[in-house]
Amino acid sequence: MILPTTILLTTLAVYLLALTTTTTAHTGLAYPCGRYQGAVGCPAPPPGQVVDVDINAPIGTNLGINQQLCKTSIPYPFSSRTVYRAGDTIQTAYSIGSAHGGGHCQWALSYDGEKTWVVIKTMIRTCLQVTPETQANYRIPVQLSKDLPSGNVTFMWLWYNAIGQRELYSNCADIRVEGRDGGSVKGLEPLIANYGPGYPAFINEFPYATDPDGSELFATRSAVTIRVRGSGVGTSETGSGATSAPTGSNQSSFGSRIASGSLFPLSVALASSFYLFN
Ligand SMILES: *[C@@H]1O[C@H](CO)[C@@H](O)[C@H](O)[C@H]1NC(C)=O
Ligand SMILES: *[C@@H]1O[C@H](CO)[C@@H](O)[C@H](O)[C@H]1NC(C)=O
Ligand SMILES: [Cu+2]
Repeated sequence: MILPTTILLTTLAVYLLALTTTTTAHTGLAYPCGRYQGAVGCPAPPPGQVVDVDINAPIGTNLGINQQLCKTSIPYPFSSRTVYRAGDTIQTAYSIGSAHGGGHCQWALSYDGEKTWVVIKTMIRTCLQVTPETQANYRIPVQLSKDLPSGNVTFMWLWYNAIGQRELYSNCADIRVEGRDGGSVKGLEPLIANYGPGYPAFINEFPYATDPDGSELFATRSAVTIRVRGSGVGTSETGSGATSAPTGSNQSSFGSRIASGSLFPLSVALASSFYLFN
């Protein structure tokens, strides 16, 4: 049985159209520049890397993992980092293809190359609830505490969309914080859900205000303290456990995790898994 060519072509066209649409839909972190996005004003990818044409795509769903947190572990070069002062508010911006009814967002910092994260802002339900009128200028202010230590920091955005497939979004920007010379950052670890069967947390769709939205899961996040060594000059944290060491000291002790018992370990591997486009 042979399908008429026109039907085949039509099917192919619809299929290709669907594929094209998926690469432009979804949402990604546009400012500060999410790694490897091709937007005007963003740095070129580091040597050997290419612009991510799927910058808006989720990193996984409840069914499978597609990409690691941040999508890639290779940061922008040091010279490309956007510099903020501790206490600054970052007016984060998003490339919104489809906002999927908004949802829950978390923003987190890592001082140790994405091994340890501390959440600095959480928005339940109201994140990315754009309207056609607000979308173009939509910004979410994320304040960096004035107590933050200086460092080369990864700034991560995580999102659980309200409508559609049960997806996890993650983009990361490489920033530099100018703040205290060494110190600690206390907070909570990010909630990781909808990220393959290995992560039991599941946040179902919540299109209506009365729908369960999994927001209670955010209360299960573990406490974490990140410690950052200072240069040995200038101020340093006072109190227990504060350390200062000469510049160039043992890198592996940067950002050591203090709290443990995390519900969902954050070490993630690139797993091959099937991935549903949305
Ligand atoms: C950030 O990284 C650069 C390049 O490796 C280094 O020179 C600088 O000291 C680092 N800054 C901090 C605060 O660790
Ligand atoms: C760095 O610190 C770790 C943990 O304290 C230690 O095992 C390791 O030997 C140190 N490395 C260097 C180069 O000092
Ligand atoms: Cu989407």
